Amino acid sequence: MSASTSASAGTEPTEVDAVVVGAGFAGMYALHRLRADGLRVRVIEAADGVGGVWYWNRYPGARCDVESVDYSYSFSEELQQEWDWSEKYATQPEILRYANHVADRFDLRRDITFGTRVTDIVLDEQALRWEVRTGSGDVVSTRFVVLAVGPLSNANIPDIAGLDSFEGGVFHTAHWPHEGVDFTGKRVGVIGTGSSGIQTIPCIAEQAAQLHVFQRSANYSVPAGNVPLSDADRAAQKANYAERRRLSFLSGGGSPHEAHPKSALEASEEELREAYERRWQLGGVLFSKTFPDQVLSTEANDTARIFWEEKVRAVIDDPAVAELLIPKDHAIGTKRICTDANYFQTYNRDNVNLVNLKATPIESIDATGVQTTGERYELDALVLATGFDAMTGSMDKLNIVGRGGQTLKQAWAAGPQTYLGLSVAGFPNLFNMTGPGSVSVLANMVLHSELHVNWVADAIAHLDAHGAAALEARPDAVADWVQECTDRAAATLMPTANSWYVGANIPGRPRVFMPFVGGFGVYGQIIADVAAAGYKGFDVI
Ligand code: N01
Repeated sequence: MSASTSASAGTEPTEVDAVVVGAGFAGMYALHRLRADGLRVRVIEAADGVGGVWYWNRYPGARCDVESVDYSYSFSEELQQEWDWSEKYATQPEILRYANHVADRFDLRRDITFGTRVTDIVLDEQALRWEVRTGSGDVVSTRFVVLAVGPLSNANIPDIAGLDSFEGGVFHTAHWPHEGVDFTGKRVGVIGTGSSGIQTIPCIAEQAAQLHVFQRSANYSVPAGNVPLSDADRAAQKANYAERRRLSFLSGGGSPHEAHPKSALEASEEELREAYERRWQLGGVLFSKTFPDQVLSTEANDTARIFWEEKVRAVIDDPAVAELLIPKDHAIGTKRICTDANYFQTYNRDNVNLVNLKATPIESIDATGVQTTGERYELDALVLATGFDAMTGSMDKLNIVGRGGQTLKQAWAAGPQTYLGLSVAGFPNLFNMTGPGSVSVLANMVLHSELHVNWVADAIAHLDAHGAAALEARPDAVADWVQECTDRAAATLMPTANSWYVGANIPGRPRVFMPFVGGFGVYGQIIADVAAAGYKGFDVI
């Protein structure tokens, strides 16, 4: 039995059964589940509150692109029934309210240390325990470590000469001031046109006197199709929750979806148009899954691209601007498709100017503006919507030292090496949530977190039932899994884009497609089968 006495409120144990790093959706549920299983758990969180990315990403327009009914915990029927989502796609403030509600409702805060960053996680090979150190000087000894640091939590600050010298405000979308920013009457520059930029640009354009959007790569975006939920909508959702969750756990991306029952290449022109139109009207990211083979071949992908281009050109007044906003360098859906509310229409406004960095790259930034090779832009504020050092960036910042003194960073020098995304050879009892080697960012992260946490909790129960100390991935199982992930990705168009899925946005990162593309339901079955087979591929020590 792993359990020992529970820490009393307000005191911080130095000996626990599990340390969880991060109090986002995965970390909060890990605390709830492991504590319910009788473990002493300590969560360590850098922020001053729960919510993970939803604590930090407070930029105007921030909203989830997974439906709120799905992007919420399924572990408690009472929670599902009592919480009322106000919109189809929840805003960041509403998601953060939900996270806080969960923390209160399940009394999570007493076991979370806020405002504290984990710095080192070091294995004691003899004792098979981990020593976790923090920036505040705390040292915690633990048997298990659950890394719930989030695949999109380490902001990417672009390396642009003179950025530090800018005297107006500089705001990264992932570190937005809690008090908000008033752009009224200001000349604003936004660098970056990914999901964050595309969500915030229309909002900033409404406030700013002048907005210059600095675009390096054009991106595919589809209307989000957000609508308020009525009492009747909520009642229908709640009445059907059990079935909805069942379908979600079997689905490709963690929310119910049925693709058109035919290949895009077998469908007639009329059928293609009808199917795309239906999906377009519904809105949201599932447009990129309208047909089952949409990211499997260029020919199939082109059917979606052509439809998309027609739709987008139709709403942009200036054909030259439209041309710049149409991606030419990747297939639709091979980078995370963005969702928006009037993004392309924003370029019809008189106060919005698109700067094409492909033609005229930024040379430098100084106290008062941005200098490109073509022109100078005087600015009062600069927004960096430049994304994240995704998937591995947050773990790289931790000094994680496993067997033989090897760091995780060293073990992953050629790209992440995991077994099932959950475990790394040489790092016993250290589990990674929703990171590389799992479906990760290709799925609804809340249900994915539950899937992972439940698997880890069951594995711990298995160890205890067998009087074993630790679970450790075998090197051959890791090699096979990495190969399987690579092969599955290579059978699609996904690795062909210069996306953050392959680390292409961060100079020096090895080019490896990091998420498992086989689908959430398939992945769930694989990890369940491994457990049922007595943790095949693991050493049970
Ligand atoms: O980041 P991104 P994001 N000079 O990496 C540009 C999730 N998310 O924060 O493509 C000039 O997608 C970069 O250009 P390029 C979602 O999974 C979800 O927007 O590298 N430009 C790109 O345009 C998403 O995919 C939601 O050429 C530079 C942009 O910055 C993920 O988070 C909302 C540059 C970065 O785009 C990341 O999205 C928000 C430079 N030096 C985020 N460096 C929803 O749920 C970078 N760029 C809706």
